[in-house]
Amino acid sequence: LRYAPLPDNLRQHASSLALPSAIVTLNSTEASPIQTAGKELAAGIQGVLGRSLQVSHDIATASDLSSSILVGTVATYSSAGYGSLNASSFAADGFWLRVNGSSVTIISQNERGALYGAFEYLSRISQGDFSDVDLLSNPDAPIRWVNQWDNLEGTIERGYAGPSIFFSNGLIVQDLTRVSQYARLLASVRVNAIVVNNVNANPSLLNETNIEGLGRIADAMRPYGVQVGISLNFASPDLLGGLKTFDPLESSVITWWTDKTDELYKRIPDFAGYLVKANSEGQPGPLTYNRTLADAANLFARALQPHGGIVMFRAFVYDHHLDPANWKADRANAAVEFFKELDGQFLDNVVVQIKYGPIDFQVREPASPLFANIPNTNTAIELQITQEYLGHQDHLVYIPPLWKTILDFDLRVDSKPSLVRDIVAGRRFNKKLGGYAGVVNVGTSINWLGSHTAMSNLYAYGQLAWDPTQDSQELLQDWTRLTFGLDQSVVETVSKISMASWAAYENYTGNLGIQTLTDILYTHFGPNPANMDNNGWGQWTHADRTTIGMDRTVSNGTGFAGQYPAELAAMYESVETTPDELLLWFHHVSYTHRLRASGKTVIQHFYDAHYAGAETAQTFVSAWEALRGKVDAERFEHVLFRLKFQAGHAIVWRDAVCGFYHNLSGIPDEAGRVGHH
Ligand code: GCW
Repeated sequence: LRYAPLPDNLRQHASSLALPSAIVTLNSTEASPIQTAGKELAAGIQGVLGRSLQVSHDIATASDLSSSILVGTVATYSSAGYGSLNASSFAADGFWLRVNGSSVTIISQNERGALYGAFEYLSRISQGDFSDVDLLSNPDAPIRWVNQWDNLEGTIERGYAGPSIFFSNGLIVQDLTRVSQYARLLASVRVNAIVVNNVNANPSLLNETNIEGLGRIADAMRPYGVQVGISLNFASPDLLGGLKTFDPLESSVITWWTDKTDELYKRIPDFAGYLVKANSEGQPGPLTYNRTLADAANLFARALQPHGGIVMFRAFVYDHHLDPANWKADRANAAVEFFKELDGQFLDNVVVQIKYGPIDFQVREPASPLFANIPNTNTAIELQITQEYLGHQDHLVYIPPLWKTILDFDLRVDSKPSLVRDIVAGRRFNKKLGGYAGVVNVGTSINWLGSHTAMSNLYAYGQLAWDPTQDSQELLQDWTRLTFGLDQSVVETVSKISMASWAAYENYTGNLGIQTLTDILYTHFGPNPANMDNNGWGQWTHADRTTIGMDRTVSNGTGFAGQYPAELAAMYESVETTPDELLLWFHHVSYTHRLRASGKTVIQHFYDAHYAGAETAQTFVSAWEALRGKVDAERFEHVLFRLKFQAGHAIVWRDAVCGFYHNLSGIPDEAGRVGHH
């Protein structure tokens, strides 16, 4: 989106080529993404190549089409007489981009698809690629949403980039300039909808003034094809409507929600739908009235159905007052326990939104077994771009390699290939709806996420939701060229640091599936292995003087391993066949238990991994410093400051975690590092 000028040699190369000299957009309505595409193409070509191209909407006055960029939909293309295209080869939001010398054609099924095609073309030329192409690109899944956890007061839960761009003092802000810029950013990575408020939702979002405000947000985002949805507070009929009940089967409650929904659609005809967190972490829900979570979801589904909206119903339902003394208690079991028996009861416009792992965005988790347990239900995967457990945006952690371990994971339902990405795309169980939700939490920070480098995660999130088979490193390199320019040493360095970052973070925080040993009670930042036990939140390690790990076996533990399809259940049941990286997720073992791959003891692995991870973090600083002069000073210093912090904090982590387990177990470090200062 920078549209930075290409370096001189590439500009010269471009000037020797036949390039388009005009833009024709086949739509004349102002808020249309097609018109936005025209404006972006003009601005992009101006910035990248220094050429100014006229945009026209009228074919008759357009200059020679063989040297134009033509943007339209399948329908406008054929009605303008360019011939007919095979409409059935286009999915919703999909596009066809053909570059043939000086003639560029961008055609899509719906209007936002053409904007995606325009951004694709601009991405190519921004990276100096002028080659011919004939590309039909369709999304893997229809739902490619982001979630914001913004509160109406203007704070953001788990946001690390300043206050909300949407809300302040209980109201929607007046100046929505940043909101339309955010829509532009989201459209550029093909995100098609946003839920603007926190899942811990304030009912007053549904008052008259705020519905009008939501309308303004939708107006600001519509030109970019980003639809708006909201999180609901389940008790709103009582808290806002004064009904004294929020029983989902009560007729007054049904009427209340139906009327509210109609009111929303009156102001926002293309409203996307609702996101619901119910009966979780103190939020109200249907269980109060002995109704099921499906009763709750279907209540909203019925209200939305006539308008074409959908309900994203979160599977993150669990009891946060668990008894740590109970060996069989396990928060990881909750989602399957709540949702499996409801499979088949959800209406067609309900999608169950499932966090990637069974606990909560930890540095290492197995894929949530819920993906394998509700074949008759639409599902979406919830990922986190905001780095709640991953060092906030003060640590550079490029997350896609973690996401890929889940998306590419084969759950072997009925002993057949069942990749998570095929399940959420709807392919595996033949569902029409499904996809991705990413928690972003941008704020008013000028760089959106509080850190320039953190943006690679949002970029790759959108790209993977479109096509999850893409390579994490290639996505990163595209992003780096678009963000920092084409200098090969910059691309290589950002790539090297980023691709090493998740493994390093796991190494210096928590290993072998023990989770991030962070402060679990408040900040979720910095080391605090002591409070990973004896809390009600169910994030436990069961560490004592001689042993550590959650026993999640069926034979002797919480039974969680048995929630997976047979092949995987058998693999996780045995300590012999569980992969090392998840050993302590599934098994309670002695500190002197030896790992399969390295033959090291668990405790020695802890020590070694923490030293290795912290050491890797030190190398990020020197690697980045070598780029001085190759990245503008402002961004260079900003990134450097954070990398130095990370390098120091990695040592804090290392010493805290190693010291803690050294004290607890009394087992010396073979290399003599731990406990000697
Ligand atoms: O990870 C936890 C967070 C909460 C969050 C919750 C959720 C919005 O610590 O802050 O609440 O998950 O996902 O609902």
